[in-house]
Amino acid sequence: MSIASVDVIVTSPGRNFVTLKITTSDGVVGWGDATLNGRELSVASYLSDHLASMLIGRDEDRIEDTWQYLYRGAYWRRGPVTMAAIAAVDMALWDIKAKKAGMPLYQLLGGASRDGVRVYAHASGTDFEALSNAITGYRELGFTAVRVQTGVPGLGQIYGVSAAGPGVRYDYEPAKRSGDRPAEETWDTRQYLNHMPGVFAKIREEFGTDLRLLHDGHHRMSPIEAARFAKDVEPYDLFWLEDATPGEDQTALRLIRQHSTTPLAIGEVFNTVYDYQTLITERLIDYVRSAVTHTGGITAMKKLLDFAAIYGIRSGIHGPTDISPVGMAAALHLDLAIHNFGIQEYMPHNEQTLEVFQTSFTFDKGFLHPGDQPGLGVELDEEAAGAFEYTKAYLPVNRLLDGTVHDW
Ligand code: CS2
Ligand code: MG
Repeated sequence: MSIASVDVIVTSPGRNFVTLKITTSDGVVGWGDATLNGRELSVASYLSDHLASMLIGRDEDRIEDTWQYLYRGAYWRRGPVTMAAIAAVDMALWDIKAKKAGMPLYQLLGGASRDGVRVYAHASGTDFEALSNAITGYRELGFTAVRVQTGVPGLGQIYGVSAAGPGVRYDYEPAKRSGDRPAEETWDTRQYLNHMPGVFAKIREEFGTDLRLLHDGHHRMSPIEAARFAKDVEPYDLFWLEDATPGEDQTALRLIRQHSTTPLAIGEVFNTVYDYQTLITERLIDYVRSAVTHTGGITAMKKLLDFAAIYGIRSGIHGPTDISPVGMAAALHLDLAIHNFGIQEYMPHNEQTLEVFQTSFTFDKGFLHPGDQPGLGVELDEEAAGAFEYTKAYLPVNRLLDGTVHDW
């Protein structure tokens, strides 16, 4: 048996997704997610212009060998485009292997280590009232953990906050369909540092101590600013503070650690285990935030999470709406199987997306389960996908109030 065809499907049911379809000579189909927000077509080209012809005729069962062939064989290592392309191939091959075995993927990864996967939702609001309504809404739906983002007085639309007004929002989309150029936002770290701790104080007052609270700094603080912030929010018992500083600088996390016990999460922009080497061996983080889609797939993520486990570090796999339902399913199978699971991000996809991707994962009282269909449990409907044409969309660019470009 061998790989007979490789197709790349670009579809935009409200947002862009790149999906890989691998079909074997005996007709088994595997799906992989290759979506890289704002740079989708580069990965589509990497797959169809370069990898597709290399894959035809290969034994679909040799997943590790194919991974090494694509990673080492390219000579050019790492990077989000390469690693998203490899991830898609890897996911599709695991999907095929599990379908052939007649088992849900998590069984091949060692079987379930838990009954369900605790997930966190995105609660946001331009002001406290809107945020509080969103938290209430998610609690009513059964969520036990929420990421909290709110507007900062004096600033306009900022990351992580739905512009759509109060209430529970399922469709916060960071990428904007703004034509040829990204939209621009403004930022001021001083105003943020002065505002945010008070928001957590009010949340704890209103909602008590049970709720798990997460927060994303989105790479905007300097190391000493992040240290101050992590210390200021300590009394409010955050589950984690994510991306406090830009991820490229691994040793910045040492400074935050010296000042605070607030748990730290980082890694959604990382793409290999090497990005974590210092962070893990020096125990500078508590949660690994990589996406299966951007970190070389299931094969690479399993190794990364096993490495983290040795140091008592847990998973917090990236799961925003720019990860397709295929990438989300891959995360859920890993979450269920590994021992060092922490939490899973969950931003439900919109209805159009769920028409294109038929999922079998289920939500119950704050926990997701990947389902028991053979493989990943997600199938793409090509006819439905064909109705949604690719539309350029970019993540915003961020500027300080004086016009300096800052991290978004
Ligand atoms: C965010 C993401 O989910 C998160 O933690 O940081 O929504 C991020 O902004 C997007 O994935 C960017 O594409
Ligand atoms: Mg994030």
